[in-house]
Amino acid sequence: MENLSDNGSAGRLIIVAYRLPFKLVWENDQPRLFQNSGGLVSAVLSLVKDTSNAAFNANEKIQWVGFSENTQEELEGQSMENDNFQAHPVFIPEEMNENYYEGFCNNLIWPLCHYFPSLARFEDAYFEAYQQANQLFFEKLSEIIRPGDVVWVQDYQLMLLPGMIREKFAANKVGFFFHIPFPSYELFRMLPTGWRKAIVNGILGADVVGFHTNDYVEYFLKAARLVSEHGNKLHYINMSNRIVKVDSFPISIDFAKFNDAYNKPEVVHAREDARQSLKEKIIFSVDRLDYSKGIIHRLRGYQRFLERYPEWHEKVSFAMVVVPSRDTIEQYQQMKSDIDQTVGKINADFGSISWQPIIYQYRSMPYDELVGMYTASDVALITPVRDGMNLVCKEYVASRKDRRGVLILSEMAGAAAELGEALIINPLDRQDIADAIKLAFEMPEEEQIKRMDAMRERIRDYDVFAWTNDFFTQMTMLEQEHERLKQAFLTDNGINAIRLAYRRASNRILFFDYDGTLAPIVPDPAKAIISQDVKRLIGEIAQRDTVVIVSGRDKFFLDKLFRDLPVHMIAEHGALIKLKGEEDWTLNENYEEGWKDNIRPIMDMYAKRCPGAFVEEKETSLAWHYRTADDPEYATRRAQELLWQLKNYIQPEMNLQVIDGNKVVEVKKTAFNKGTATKMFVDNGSYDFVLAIGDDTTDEDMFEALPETSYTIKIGDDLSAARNHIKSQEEVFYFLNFMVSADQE
Ligand code: GDG
Repeated sequence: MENLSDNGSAGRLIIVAYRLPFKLVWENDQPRLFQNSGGLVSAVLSLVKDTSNAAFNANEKIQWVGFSENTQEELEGQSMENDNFQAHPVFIPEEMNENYYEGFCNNLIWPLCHYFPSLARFEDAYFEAYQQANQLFFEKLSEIIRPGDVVWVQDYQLMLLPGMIREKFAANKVGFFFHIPFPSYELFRMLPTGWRKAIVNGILGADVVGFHTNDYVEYFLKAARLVSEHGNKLHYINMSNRIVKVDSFPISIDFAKFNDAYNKPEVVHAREDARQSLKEKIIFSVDRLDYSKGIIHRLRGYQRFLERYPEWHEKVSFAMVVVPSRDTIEQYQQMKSDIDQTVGKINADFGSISWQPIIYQYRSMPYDELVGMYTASDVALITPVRDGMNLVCKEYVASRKDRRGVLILSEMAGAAAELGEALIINPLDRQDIADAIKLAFEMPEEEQIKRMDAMRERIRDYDVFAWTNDFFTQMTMLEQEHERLKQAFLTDNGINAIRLAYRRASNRILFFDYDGTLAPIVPDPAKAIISQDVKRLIGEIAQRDTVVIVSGRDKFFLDKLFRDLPVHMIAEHGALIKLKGEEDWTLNENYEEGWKDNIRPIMDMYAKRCPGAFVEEKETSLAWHYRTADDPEYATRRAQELLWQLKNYIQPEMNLQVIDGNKVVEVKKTAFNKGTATKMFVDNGSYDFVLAIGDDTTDEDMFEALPETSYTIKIGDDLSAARNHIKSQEEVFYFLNFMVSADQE
């Protein structure tokens, strides 16, 4: 479904990022747009090429709002537009920018998110400037945004912006992507309460929120739960009137561009040049000057390698390129001088007239030279102590069309989750680095090829086009989901309409979930008992209408409560059915035994580690309950982990389904659910009034399976496939009582 503006056409894509994609430079007194070479620009350029994307109108130029490196005077009367982008510069006064960008962003958020809390500075002036600067971006955006436009906000410099957009332009679709690690809650909570609340709520203004890895997603979900009290069901956060999808989208690179560069004459030349001037084994690294990149740790690891493995002396060159960055900040200047000194010391201690162990350059490299170095080197040594993703390692792998070379990669880089065939090291462990270098130098070619091939295939499959496409597909899907799950609380008119339909109908069927619908939710599931009033009412209704109790409970529990009423019963989510008046339960014919032995130990292990949680073994399902857990917060996290593990463990041929229920994680066969069971009843009768009420996620199957003309009611405000909502379980009684009283009139 396209994101449509008022006049019916798909809107434009607006990127908002700290930096614009280009700046204006003067060459021989002629102005020229100079394109920034960052990963984001190439990622967004991939969207230009991908005209099939339905989330926005690809025939319209991409609009880009960002901080201008040029002054307002410089841009006076100049065009800020090229074939792909139309730029909208935001001018930030110098002092504000200092507190905003260097201060809040780079002196606080960056170190905190990269696990350097000791470097984080908490200044009130920083946060003030951060709010003001986000406001300036918002004002610029407000000038250009139109109905139907899709806005994609980038990174930690603009965390408040999605919330601002949501408030003023509620109908526009907004995406947000966070490029650095989202930290564990222990670090995030170091932010003053008001700041962290503003940040979480700001981000939650978006429809889709993206991170590089599942860990970052988990950390953010936890922060959202604890800071803004918005709980999540898997990757969805329910904001009552809309849902936010929070998911991982590991950023990638233009694989073909790096792969194809291998035979480019300039690259071949740079490669040959490097091989001629350096020793027989080449190690290469390139990164921005930053403490998160582990440059000092890398040097220490290399130093250890030279100490422990002297047989490699005179045979190895380590080409280390550090790209100048943020060097107006004191910590960066200090780090630069540490690096200079360490390099000097290693070269002095180990080098000779004929051998310089480290060739160190503090400058940026042209692209062809960069790929020349990627393809000339035997080893890429990438040792961040924390990195959101790290694109350099992906570029290295993509450049290796020759399938040779070894990647040594820090386990602290987001990319390590995808590149398991690299030699994975702990950057803080210098011996680990030293051993990995030795292993890499000795690695047989077949093994290099095997590892490279696997990594190359993965990056080829999930390149930057797939990344952007994936993000926008989620945006489009979420829009469809919103349409489907739109919630409407029953009004008096709505209730009267149902009552009237009930009275007019002659053959009625009513489906009731048990827990949370007929009985309140209580901490101990065994004590969730239906009140006398509700039971009497159900009994009365069952005298006139077909009543079906639809539950995930086992047959013994339901029998005990309802055997004296003329109702049908569905137990264990549709696996077992007992018809009114019959003595025996019938097992669903698709049920197959023998699957529990593998799942039970996993659940037992989680129960053991989570005091108060327990496993219930039913005839056809296994349930891990955590309503009774001692520490609800901890249990919720364990439940998420269990869900995660089960979903990974269960293969399609096992025909098993994992249910994220109300304080319960349940596994059962896929062949049946509340939907298949209720539908069977409806199909076997000729009912002219169908009503279903439920509160749980498992009731969604029922809401979806019943005919469109049914009255489906969800209890609570979670978005649902039900057509209507009522607020609470207590209201069920009053609603039903009022509805059936129509018969007496
Ligand atoms: C942030 C996150 C995340 C670097 N030096 C030269 C050069 N580069 C290019 C590389 C690569 C890019 O810059 C660096 O990207 P990284 O991902 O490695 O690191 P950050 O700049 O810290 O980026 C990071 C990223 O955002 C994307 O979400 O992966 O974790 O920190 O493309 O090639 N390019 C050229 N010459 C250089 O000297 N041509």
